[in-house]
Amino acid sequence: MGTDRIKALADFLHGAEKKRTEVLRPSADPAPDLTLEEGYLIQEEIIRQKLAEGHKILGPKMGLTSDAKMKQMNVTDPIYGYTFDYMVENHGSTVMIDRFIHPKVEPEIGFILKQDLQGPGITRAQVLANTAFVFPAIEIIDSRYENFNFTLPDVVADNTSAAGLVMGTTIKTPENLELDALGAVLTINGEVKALGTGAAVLGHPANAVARLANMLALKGEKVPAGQPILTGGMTEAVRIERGDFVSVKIDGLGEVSFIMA
Ligand code: 0L1
Ligand code: MG
Repeated sequence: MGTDRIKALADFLHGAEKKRTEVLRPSADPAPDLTLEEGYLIQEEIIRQKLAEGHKILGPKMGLTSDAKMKQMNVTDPIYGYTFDYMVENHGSTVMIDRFIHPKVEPEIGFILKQDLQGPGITRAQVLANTAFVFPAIEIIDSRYENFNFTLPDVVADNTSAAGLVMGTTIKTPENLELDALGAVLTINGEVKALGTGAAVLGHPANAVARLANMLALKGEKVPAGQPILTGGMTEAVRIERGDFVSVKIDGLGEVSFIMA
């Protein structure tokens, strides 16, 4: 696929995000042979466009990090994308649903590194030794595709459905936390909607950061220090509606919540 088509598809998907309009996935039409590599090229072009518009990258995010999601998509590798400054919301805030098309939420453990991590060969132990803080978060995902219906290259092109990030205020160093054993409870309006553990994220959330470093190394890039990194959903993603009070409690990391208005 030539650069003109990459740019046209990036314009199309970025436009769908800005107009809050759901669209048909490119692999259905007009790019039935869309490859994963092309998906990342489209994502990179969307990121360039956002930066040119004055937005700033907040940090990288990993997606499809649970066995269930990978099986569903028939893949063995997770994917990565980027959150941006305009996506971030604070714990306890009111978030306007008009910003989204059909939002879903998932509980995540976030990492902030002390120093850049350069793959290949990064291990979980190296990630943990280089972690300044972990924090609880709710990721708001909002595929630009009709009914969240996509193939792997499509979702990569769509910046892994990145749309929102509600950051908790508890930050902890990882030393005394068994991050794989931590339980997460997602409630909506006080009703339990999903339960999970840190182990649902590639066996341990630090594995997701290691995989990110090793995937970025293929492009000669590092995982930067100081940026919030989302490691992937601890439970399945759950659809939310206007008026919902969304809360995530993660053992040892406290609660993060918001109201969707
Ligand atoms: O953060 C994620 O795991 C989302 C990856 C994209 C899949 C989806 O939109 O459900
Ligand atoms: Mg996620």
